[in-house]
Amino acid sequence: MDRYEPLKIEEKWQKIWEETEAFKVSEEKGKPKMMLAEMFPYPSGAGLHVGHVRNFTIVDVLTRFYQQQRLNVMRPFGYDTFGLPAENYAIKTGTAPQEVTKTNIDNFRKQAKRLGFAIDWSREINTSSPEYYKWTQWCFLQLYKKGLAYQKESYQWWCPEDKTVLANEQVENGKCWRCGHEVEKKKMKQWFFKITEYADELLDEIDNLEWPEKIKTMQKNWIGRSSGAEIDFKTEDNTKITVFTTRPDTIMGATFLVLAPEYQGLDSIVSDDCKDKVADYKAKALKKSEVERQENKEKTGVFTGVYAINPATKEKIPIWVADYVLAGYGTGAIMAVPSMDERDHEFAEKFDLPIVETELVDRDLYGTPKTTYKMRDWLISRQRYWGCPIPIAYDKEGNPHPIPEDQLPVLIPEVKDYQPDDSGRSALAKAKDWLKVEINGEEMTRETDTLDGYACSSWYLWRYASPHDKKAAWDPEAIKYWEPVDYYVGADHAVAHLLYIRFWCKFFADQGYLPFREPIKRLLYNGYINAPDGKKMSKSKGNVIDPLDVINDGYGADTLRTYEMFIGPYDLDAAWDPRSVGGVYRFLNRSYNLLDKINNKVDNSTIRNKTIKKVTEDIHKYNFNTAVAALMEYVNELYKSGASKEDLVTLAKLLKPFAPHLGSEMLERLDSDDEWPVWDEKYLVSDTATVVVQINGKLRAKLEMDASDLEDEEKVMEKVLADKKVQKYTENGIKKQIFVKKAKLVNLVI
Ligand code: ANZ
Repeated sequence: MDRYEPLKIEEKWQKIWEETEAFKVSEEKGKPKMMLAEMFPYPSGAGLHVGHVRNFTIVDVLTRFYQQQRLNVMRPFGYDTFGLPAENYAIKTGTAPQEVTKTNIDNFRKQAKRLGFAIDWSREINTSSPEYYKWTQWCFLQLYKKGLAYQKESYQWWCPEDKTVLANEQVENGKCWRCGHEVEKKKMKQWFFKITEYADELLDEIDNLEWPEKIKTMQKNWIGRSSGAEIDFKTEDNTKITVFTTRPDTIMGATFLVLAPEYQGLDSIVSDDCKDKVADYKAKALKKSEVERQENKEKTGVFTGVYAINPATKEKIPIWVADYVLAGYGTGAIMAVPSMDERDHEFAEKFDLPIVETELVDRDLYGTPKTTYKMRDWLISRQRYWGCPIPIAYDKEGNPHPIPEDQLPVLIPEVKDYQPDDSGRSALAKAKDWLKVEINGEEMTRETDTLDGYACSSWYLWRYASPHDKKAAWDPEAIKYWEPVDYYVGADHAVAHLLYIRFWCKFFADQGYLPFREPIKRLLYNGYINAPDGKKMSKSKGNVIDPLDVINDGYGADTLRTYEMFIGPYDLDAAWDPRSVGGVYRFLNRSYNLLDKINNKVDNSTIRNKTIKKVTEDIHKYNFNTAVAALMEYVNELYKSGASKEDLVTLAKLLKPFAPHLGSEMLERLDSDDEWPVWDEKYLVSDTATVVVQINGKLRAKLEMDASDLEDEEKVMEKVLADKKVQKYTENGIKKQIFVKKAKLVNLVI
């Protein structure tokens, strides 16, 4: 027979899949469905990397596994294309982001096809195409109509390098998540989505999801619900200062108040002689990130020169400003109880403020009960060109008006210069004609901010159900059939995207547009693939493995895919190992060569059924690496014992999710369909164990049972008590029964 030539086989099957639109699906009422997706990629100029391949292959293994079980399986694909890299490239080269994006998408598509993914290519979507972002704008308007998209002037994170504001979720250790530049606080009028409206539901429903615990915990901490009370204090000249506390019962020990440096109305509280000092302090604090401010460094602060009255003790207590109090949390003001709170204690020691033992009072005595959240509303304005334009225009008085839905999409205007500037307006402001718009006969000026890219990805999973719908963002019937998504696989965005998409889902469910309140049933969070030395792959370190090189070196896509599933538990980081790639190639090669050695006289029923069971159960448990290992063991056994046609059909079927080209080729040559095999229990004789029964200290019986029964005490006792010999001794009842698993011993006292 011919040699295993992966490149030839893969080209053949990819052509067949393309020509027959093999993975195109539609709603088939009455047939169970399965929908799977990865977190769609940002199509960078560098093309697919090995991390994408791991991520996409997990989705593909599950897709093909369920296809082979004859479910109606949708595995769509799309591109998250707005964002800074394309725009920065445009600034550098003058090439329109539209053009760069198209080139990159074409490349990504070609590469994804080269990997043999079972994608329904008729469902491809791209967030920067006007057909798509028209509906992102429509979504914005729905939120706007309900008051959940609103404008507010406040201090925002500003990246001086990218000249744009950032959401809290996009500031990592005080630095911009994109360029790594230190961020600053800047006071600006910005658009927000009111995610806090759904804080409770986002928190309360998370435990019902089949998501990794670590992601659930991260979301819970991010939302950060605390129950306490708001208590009003008054300054000596009667200005009200409301504090938030989780310990209203400690009010007797509150010996000073602390305001955040950004506290609204701070200027009017501070006494004249302290104004300069406070202003200086504030300027310094604004440069620090919240992370820094919460770190356990030496406390800093300044006195305002003003006092308040503690409503419980009626004592005069000083009001200070300190950056350990954060502006966006609670009310931005606290009552400090240095005898109870560590931070307040440190502060009091440093500034020589009174520390008095606290007598606890009844919690409802002072203030009104209040629940607060760490999560803030989602800042969505971006002063960038390459984003979805916010569909708003301003009248002469500066009041915002929604662009009527029949005028959508608001297209991104062409400009020559993509560079943003310090004016706080995006390069859209340079398109003078585009800026002017007429609404209801009135001339207005368009909003020049664009939407955070996370808005575009907050609804794309629903677009997959009816990707070319011209009448609606998604078709209610199609959505009802396909969604929520059964499996969603990614390696990032634990608190940003994955929280936003849940928020939009709840909102659109409330508006009657979605028949479910959680968009993703099961989430798989896969690990990263690192360089052979265990370090992160990066261009600058020169340790990047290009998946296309691996394929073209002659290994082929099947080896690459199977290797990336074999590399280790899917949810852990793993280091690339070139020798192991070779090992996987040899395994596939040996599988193929078995076709030449069919011997129908052998009987491998036991190992065959055992392998079917193991691979099936492993895929159900996402143990992809041990599934591949079981297949390797199976092939080794077949080399020893010889392989019947049935043994090989089974091998090809089980191999297909991992190595779909080879699996298909083998099945064709064996003249078989690909329906997933089921194992026959009768071949799976399990190991047995002998359980000894002692009655009043004397050995009275020995019982054979399955070793696995020992895991279940009830089952063991049931079998023991059903035994004839045992029953003879226990006719008059049992006083005490003890099962010692380790010793395989049952003690009965009668
Ligand atoms: C008095 C007190 C006494 C407090 C005590 C705690 C312990 P969590 O649990 O994280 O919600 N706080 C309130 N607003 C704050 C802000 N904007 N910045 C920094 N700290 C703030 O924390 C709530 C507690 O953190 C509040 O309760 C308040 O201090 C402080 F024995 O009030 B507590």
